[in-house]
Amino acid sequence: MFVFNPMERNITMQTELLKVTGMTCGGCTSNVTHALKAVSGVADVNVSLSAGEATVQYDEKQTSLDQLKSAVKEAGYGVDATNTTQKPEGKGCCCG
Ligand SMILES: [Cu+2]
Repeated sequence: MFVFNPMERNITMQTELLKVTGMTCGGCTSNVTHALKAVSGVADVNVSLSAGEATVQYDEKQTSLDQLKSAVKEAGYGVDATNTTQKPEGKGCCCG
């Protein structure tokens, strides 16, 4: 018997909320946005300056949370996943 299940697909999109520290202006948010979008497998990025958060939608088959975090760090900002207990660290600003 054939059953069509629309939920059963090869899509493994994850949405992760990252705490980003060190952002102080719109240039910072676009730096972080571009850094995250440059990671292969990232489908969508939404960075909030006021909240200090980045919402990232990504394919967990192509990338990982660690890669997202290192992309933010390479851009010069501190990052922390909201589901870990690590302390956030600020590393300065694009306009410093
Ligand atoms: Cu800035």
